[in-house]
Amino acid sequence: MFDNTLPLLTQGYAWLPDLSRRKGPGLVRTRLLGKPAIALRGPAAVEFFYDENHVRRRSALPEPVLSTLFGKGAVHTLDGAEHRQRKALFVTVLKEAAAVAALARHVAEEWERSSRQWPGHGRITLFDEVSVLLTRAVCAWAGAPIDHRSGEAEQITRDLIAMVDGFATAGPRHWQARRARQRQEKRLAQLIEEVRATSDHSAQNPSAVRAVALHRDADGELLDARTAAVEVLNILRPTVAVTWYAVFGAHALHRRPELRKPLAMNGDDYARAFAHEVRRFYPFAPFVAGLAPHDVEWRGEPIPEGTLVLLDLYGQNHDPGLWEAPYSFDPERFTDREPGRDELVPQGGGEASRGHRCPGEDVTLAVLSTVLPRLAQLEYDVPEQDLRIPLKRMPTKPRSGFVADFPPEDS
Ligand code: HEM
Ligand code: MYR
Repeated sequence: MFDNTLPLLTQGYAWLPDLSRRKGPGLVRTRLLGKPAIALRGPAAVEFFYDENHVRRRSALPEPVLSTLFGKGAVHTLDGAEHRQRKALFVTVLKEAAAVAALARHVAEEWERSSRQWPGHGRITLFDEVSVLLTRAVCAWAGAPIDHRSGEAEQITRDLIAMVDGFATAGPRHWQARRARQRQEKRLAQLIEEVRATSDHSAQNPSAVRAVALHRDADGELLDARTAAVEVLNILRPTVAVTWYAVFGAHALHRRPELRKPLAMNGDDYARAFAHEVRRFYPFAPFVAGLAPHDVEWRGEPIPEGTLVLLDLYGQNHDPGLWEAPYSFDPERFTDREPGRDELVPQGGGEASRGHRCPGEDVTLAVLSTVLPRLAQLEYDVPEQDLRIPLKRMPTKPRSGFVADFPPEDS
């Protein structure tokens, strides 16, 4: 069978849905990264995928993805007791309501500081503005100080964005991502050593960086400084990656201007529903992957040991069997109900505390609920620009990064 790694790289988000369409209903079998691979979707498939008897993560992620996006030794690559112990660190730091609210306050403060400059300023590129302000906010919240005089915020932002932007491509974007990770791991490993060498003045409420620095793994040992830096980056980078969704939110408001008023005025519940729909509708994480640890079976279909099992997140979020009119953007889907646990899966499925589901969904929703209503309250023009979102690029975004124009007052 033909190896599909190249089609994946060149077709991006359309690859798995196209393959499923061509092969008809049932299990999609293919080859990826030199291994036999199968793809699943749907709530029952989510249950199957997040059971460690069926799918394990060790050795599943290719080196180019680890050296850019997630980092070697990251929580993403662990199984069993090692995973549960490391995951507890992220759940403590990221899912406690007070901590999420504190991060949202930092984001609100940075949004005000930046957006105050925009009226009368002319053109801004939303992607660039939001990425820097989220970097400032998450670094302050996490206890990773930035030297604001030296342009360090912009350098850190560039690196965090590059790690996400370069994980699924060959060529210069990929090498930039590798260099960005090297640089940031080195810097943050030093910070971890410094934090370990200073006494804790806030034992009750340690910052995220201190929590990682003092975390003990299943073997009772501290993380080596480099692995600790990897896990600090697994908090900083994805928070800044919410920029992609913020810009998609701006795109949705541009296409559906009648949603601007409810988003600006209707309060938190509507903002949360809007954020859910942004996460469902727009393409970000294509799928997640693991390996069958022994021969297993899905609905009577054999999956031999060593098969790469893919859970098609993007496909599930657009499955016409699960969503009415999946290609129409409609926050009303979520205004009178929260999505089911294994139904809306832009950040994985199952239980975050037990499996590999993203522990950052509360943070993602809080950041979007802070930023998007504030954006909807601003007045700006959207000049002629390339707003196409190429499905062949991974990750993708409106090509222009979303340029908004705040015309000078006397014009
Ligand atoms: C895992 C997507 C934001 C931290 C994941 C996974 C996906 C994902 C698809 C893998 C789930 C799996 O392997 O089954 C996203 C997207 C985000 C986002 C699209 C939007 C920007 C965040 C945020 C944080 C975060 C804000 C933290 C502040 C993590 C961590 C894991 C993870 C630590 C690894 C969990 C594990 O392996 O147990 N995310 N995420 N993510 N995410 Fe997110
Ligand atoms: C983050 O920075 O962690 C948030 C953005 C995550 C995008 C997630 C992409 C998942 C990719 C899995 C690739 C597997 C390749 C075999």
